[in-house]
Parts: sequence; structure tokens; C-alpha cells
Amino acid sequence: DPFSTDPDRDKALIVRSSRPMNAETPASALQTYLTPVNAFYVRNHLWVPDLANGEGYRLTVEMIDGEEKQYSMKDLRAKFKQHTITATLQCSEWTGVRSRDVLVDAGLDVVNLDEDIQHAQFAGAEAYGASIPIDKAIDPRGDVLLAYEMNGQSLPRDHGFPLRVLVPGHVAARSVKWVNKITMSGEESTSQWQQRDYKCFGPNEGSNPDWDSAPAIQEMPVQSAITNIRRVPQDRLNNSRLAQVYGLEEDAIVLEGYAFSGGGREIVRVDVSADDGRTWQQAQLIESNEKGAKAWSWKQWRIALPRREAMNYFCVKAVEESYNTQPETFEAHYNFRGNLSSGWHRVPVPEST
Ligand code: MTE
Ligand code: MO
Repeated sequence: DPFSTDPDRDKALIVRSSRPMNAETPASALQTYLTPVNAFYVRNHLWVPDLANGEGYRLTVEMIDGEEKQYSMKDLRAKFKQHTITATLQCSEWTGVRSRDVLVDAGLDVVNLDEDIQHAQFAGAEAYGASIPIDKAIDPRGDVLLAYEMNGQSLPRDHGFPLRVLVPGHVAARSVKWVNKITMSGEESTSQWQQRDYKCFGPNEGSNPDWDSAPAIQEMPVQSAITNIRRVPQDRLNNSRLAQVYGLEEDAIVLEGYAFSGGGREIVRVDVSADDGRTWQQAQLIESNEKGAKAWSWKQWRIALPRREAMNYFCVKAVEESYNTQPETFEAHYNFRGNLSSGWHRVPVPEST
């Protein structure tokens, strides 16, 4: 039973399946900018490989001509400059070495890149695999890491100990955990997670689509969510910064949430509606000290609205730096996989508020 050596998990996680482990972060743990490691969501397709203390662990890098080079964890730490980036797989700080530096060391000529090389394929120690375009893997501002730390601690086993790929701005399915091989290739990974599951189709295409016709999901589209709603009576709101910003002198509702876009595209605006999407106001974007070359991480936001304006639904939509925004409804782009469902997030106005 390969699952018998899976690690123990925090009781706070909302477990959706235990073999393989799939567990959600409770909304209460999404309040801090960096999600605590113990409450970080777990998405395993298989078991957690037992790699003991990581000493026997080796990463193999294979060039397009089949030439191979191997690295131990000690080699990676000693030989390459350490980098830390803040990146949302919802949301954490990741430390490791750049895939670019390791590939160059393994013999990749990144200045005159061989045209036959199109993808970097990653293999995990259980059986998982995925790939990304080579340009992302070698972009010095792409910040792809071979990560061995999360929020300043050694990676927990569930999150890839001793080494995982971290591809910021891309769907988390490409951030292969327990990575033990990187292959330069003309082709994408042949795994089902590259060729099948993480693709998207039209609402009409049903559950047996032409898989080859759709590209594998890489960069994520812009999305946002409301994570907290609370009523603040006028006497408690008085003189708060939020009340001043929104000019409020009456009972208010304070909403909080996050917004995120893939591709390192920064969130430039978050619009919130208290009247089902008829009128909108801009939320305050909360500053944070993100590390990394681009906006790889979510923005948290906050807004105060007059209580008496709340109708049936609160809605939120975000806008990123290319002025892409979210579709109004889920129906228009629902697909059987449920992937990339980035319609406005709507939450019924709670009766108690
Ligand atoms: N890597 C391996 N080796 N095995 C996996 O099952 N799941 C992928 C990715 N990398 C997976 C993997 C998916 S779909 C996601 S969403 C992220 O890991 C989840 O990372 P986390 O469990 O650290 O939150
Ligand atoms: Mo995933």
C-alpha cells in the first residue's frame, strides 16, 4: 500500500479525499498574506513518495542529445544562488534555486537555444509528470524555481520534500512535487495531466471532447473572490481609515477577499458591487512585500459599503494590467472539467448582516 507512508496532516484542513489526499484551506486561514504551511491546500494525484531524509535524493537533468547530469540537494544548495519569490498557488513564499541556473550548469546554451528544444518536462518521484514551455524555464525574470523551502521552512512532504518545481503564474499542476528528472524536449510531457485533465473546452463540447485540439492550461486567467463579510455598526466604524476612504457615516458592511492573475500580470483594480452587479465601487488593494521579478502573487483587498445599499448579492471582479477582466457568468464558459471557471464571484448577502 503506497499510501501507508503518507504524512500526518493538520486537523484544520478540509479533506475532500484522503487516498490520494486532496484537502482545502479553510477560509479563516486565508486572512494572512502568506498562508501558513500547515493550512496550505494539498492536491495529490497519487501517494506521497517516501524519500527518507532526502540524502539519497538525486535530480537528473537530461539535455536534448541525451547527455545527463545529476545533482544532490547538497549540490543545489552549494552551487547555485538561492532565490525567494512570493507566488500564489494560494499563496506562499518559496525558496530555492533558479531552473535557469541549473539548466545552464547542466549544459544548456540559453543564448543560442537549440530550436529542437521547446519544452522542459518534469517528472515526480511517484509517477506524476508535466511540462512547461522552455522559454518560461530559462527566463531570468520567469522565476521558475527548484524549491526546497516554503515560508522559510524545509518543504513538508505533502508539498514536495525535498524538491519541487515552482512555476509562478502558471496553473499549479505544472509545479511538479518530488521532482527527480528534468528533460529538454521537442514535445510536451506525455502524462495524462499534460495531455488530458488540465485543459479547457466550450460549454457545448461535453464530457468526451477532442483532447488534442485544446492547449494544456499554463498561465492562469484573472480571478477574484470574497472571503469575508462582516457588519460594522456606525459607532464602531467612526474614524476608521476605511470609513474615511469611503466617506461612510452609517452602518457598513466590510468585505475582504483576494484577486489574482497568472502570467505575472498585476492586479490593477478590484470592483465590488452590493446590488447584484448594477453599480460598482473600487476596493482598496492591500500592499504587500512580494518577492520576485513580476506579480506572481495574489492581492488582498478590502472595501466598506453602506449597509442599506446591499441587495441580494455581493459581486466581485478584478482587472489585470492588460485590462483583461472576468466574465459575468459561469454558464457562458462552464466546461465539464470545471477548469478556469473565472466568472464574477457572487455571494448572497447574509441575512444576519
Ligand atoms: N506533483 C506531483 N509529483 N504529484 C501531484 O499529484 N499535483 C499537482 C502539483 N504537483 C501533483 C504535483 C497539482 S494539480 C497541484 S494543484 C499542486 O501540485 C498542488 O500543490 P500542493 O499540494 O503543494 O498545494
Ligand atoms: Mo491542481
